[in-house]
Amino acid sequence: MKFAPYIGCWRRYLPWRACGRTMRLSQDQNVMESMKTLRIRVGLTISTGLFLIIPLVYGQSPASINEPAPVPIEYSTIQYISSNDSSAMIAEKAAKVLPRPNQTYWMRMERTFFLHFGPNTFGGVEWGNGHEDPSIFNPTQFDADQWMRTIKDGDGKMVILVCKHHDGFALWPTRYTKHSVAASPWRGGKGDEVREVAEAARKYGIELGVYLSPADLHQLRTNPTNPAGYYGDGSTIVRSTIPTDPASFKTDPSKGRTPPKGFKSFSYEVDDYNRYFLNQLYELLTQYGPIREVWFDGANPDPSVHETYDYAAWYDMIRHLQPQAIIACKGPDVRWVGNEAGVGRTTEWSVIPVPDVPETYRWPDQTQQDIGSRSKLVPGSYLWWYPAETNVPILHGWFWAEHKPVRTAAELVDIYYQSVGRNSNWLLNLSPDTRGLIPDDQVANLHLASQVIRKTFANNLAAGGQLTADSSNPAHRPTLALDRNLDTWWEAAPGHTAAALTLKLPHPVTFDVVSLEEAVDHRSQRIESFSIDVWDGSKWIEKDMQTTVGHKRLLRWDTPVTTDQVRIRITGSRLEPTLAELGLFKQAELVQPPVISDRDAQGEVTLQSPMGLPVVYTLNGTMPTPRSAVYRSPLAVSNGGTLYAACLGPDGHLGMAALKRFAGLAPIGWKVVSVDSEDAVFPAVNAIDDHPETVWQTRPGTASDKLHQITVDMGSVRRIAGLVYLPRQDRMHNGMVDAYRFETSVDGKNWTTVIDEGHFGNMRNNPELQVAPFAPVDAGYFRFTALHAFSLNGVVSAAEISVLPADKVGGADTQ
Ligand code: FUL
Repeated sequence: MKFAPYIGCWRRYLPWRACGRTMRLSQDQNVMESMKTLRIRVGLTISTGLFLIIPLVYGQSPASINEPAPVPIEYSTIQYISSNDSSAMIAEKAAKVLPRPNQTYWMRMERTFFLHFGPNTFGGVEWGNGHEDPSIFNPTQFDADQWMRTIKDGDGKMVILVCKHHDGFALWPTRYTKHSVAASPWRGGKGDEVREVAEAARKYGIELGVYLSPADLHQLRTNPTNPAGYYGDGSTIVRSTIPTDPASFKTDPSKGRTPPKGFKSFSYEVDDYNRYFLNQLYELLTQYGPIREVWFDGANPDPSVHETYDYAAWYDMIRHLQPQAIIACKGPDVRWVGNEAGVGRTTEWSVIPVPDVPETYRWPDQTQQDIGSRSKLVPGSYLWWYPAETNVPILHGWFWAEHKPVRTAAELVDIYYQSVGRNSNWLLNLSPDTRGLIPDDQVANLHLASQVIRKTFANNLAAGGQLTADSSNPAHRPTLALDRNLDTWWEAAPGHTAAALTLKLPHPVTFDVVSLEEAVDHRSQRIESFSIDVWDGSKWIEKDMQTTVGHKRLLRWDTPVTTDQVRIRITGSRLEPTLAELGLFKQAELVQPPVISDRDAQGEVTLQSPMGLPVVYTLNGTMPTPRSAVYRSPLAVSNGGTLYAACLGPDGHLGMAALKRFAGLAPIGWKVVSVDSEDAVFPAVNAIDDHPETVWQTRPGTASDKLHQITVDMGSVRRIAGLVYLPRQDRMHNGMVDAYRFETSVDGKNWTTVIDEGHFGNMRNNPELQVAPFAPVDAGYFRFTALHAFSLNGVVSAAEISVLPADKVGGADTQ
């Protein structure tokens, strides 16, 4: 990295607010500070408790506002669109927004890891309620070294540790609540998970990040197990010293405790919860070495109690204590990609228009498909470098639980292309189990996926080729896109927003992956459309056509091509396009996974091997080995379960596994006895047709205050022990149920309530299959009542509703 460390430049920053008027005025008149080098920084500091920002040029004074127009638009970490800007000026401003140095460092990490482990792991839930007894946290073989070894093997450059999830349990011995590891039996109450992870991370050269949930159900004012909770307690805002003396936290918050060596105290005007949060944050930022990312989650399981988060104070303290840290999600440096399925946008801009100055903007989750294209760059917007982070769990859920299957290596490789390959960082969550170890299946799948990625990108087939362009800036020749240096680049000649680069290779190569990288750290993100052509010996054939590139864009083709000439045609760009690096790669040869069919009307599935190879499988939720059962004829999975299958390669090695999860009992002979509402397009029968892609949905607008209900006759009496609810899988949220009642009956007349009020956690962000076990009962009928759903118009929906058999018949696991 050529950038000077962020902290080193601190003295040179000026607060934006200090010259806020001038700044706004000069932007409106298109008079930005001139800048000849890239040594531009955003300073974030606080005076009078406000969050302040300014782009600053070293050694140069701002241009006078009296300077005659037109004044060139200079590079900056922020731009403002005025109402009198022409569309060309808007495009140019967008093309001159640069990342801040901490973002450059972060983007180049590409692969990072999350670790979710805590009371939820022991309770088998995605969201706890804050009432948990700390004694449930008791890992017997906790091993942070094993966690970091696994991450290192997965080529992870950073780990973000969940230090406190929504349940409020602190995984380090904080001074500010008893609800922490200190009250648990783990390591006799002397344990500190953050310390053990920080030390192991250092040993393996992995950066450390922290997740501290703003939502805190333990501190919730309404939590009966903690009547003095701070969250939403309506306390007055008082001047508080951070770190606060714990003994006078409530009585005299102006009294501080001595800061650790090398750190100072802060003073903010905050209420009880914000003081509590700042103190916890202070501990995390001062006790465990350098912190690279601070992750503020937007999710809140109980928004009924209101608390105002003082983001300005939080950000300010982070900027002072760990200036190199990225503030992600509910923060100004990195944005959530918008889903938890591991899928980035195919058009992914890192320059994002925001309607307010970043110091006051509240960073909503930006889930829309298009958040940065030209049509979004409207007057009144501030343009800010705000790259995407794709966070996704390796399990189908963030916390470990017995029934959650692991994403296969093939799925992980796909996610790599859909995240890193789409101008975003990949944040992959690993889930240690109740032993405190990352289970073997997660380790194995990650290992295999990393091997595939490593092998694929080990050899750039474009190296040694001759790259020419029909237009080049003499200072940025095409060869600079093949020098393996992201800080040098090819750039089209001044005034050109389209260009073609031709790569001539000394001999034909076979490839199925194209990698493009723009010089984003020096020239922002510019390319709006491009095509890749290959030479077939007599003419060019267009192989692919895409939109954005950004930090990295990977194109992955189903069929490899063999050629000695490749052309990159940049057909649209906000300003002169750039390419920092170009690569051609051949995907590592691995035996592809077999194809698992859907369950048929008899509850059977078939496995198909792509190359006629033998297939092995398991039905008990474990990864197959070469010694697992060999597939010969259709498999009965009418009892539900998780099916893993993999082909045996000619060398006896196992190929990549396929995974399919069958939700509960197959609905053989089932009937909907009654339903209070069904939309003609989404009939109730869709909830019991064993087709996850079809949906039952009630009619919109019908009695939103009424509880919607579906009753099913299973045709015969079974012993069952759990409910299975699959939310709609069509990427819509409407009608997803997050609170429900479940009743069973033997005869359809006398009913037993087996779950009076059940909750599904994190449904909106992560609409995965939900499994709710209960004590075994005999039942011929069941009734599902939605007590609450995500819905604008009172509708309730389901892709599938089923039950778990209490017995395990036919080898299928019952989760
Ligand atoms: C979500 C949370 O609610 C999940 O539990 C998880 O922590 C994920 C990273 O963010 O919004």
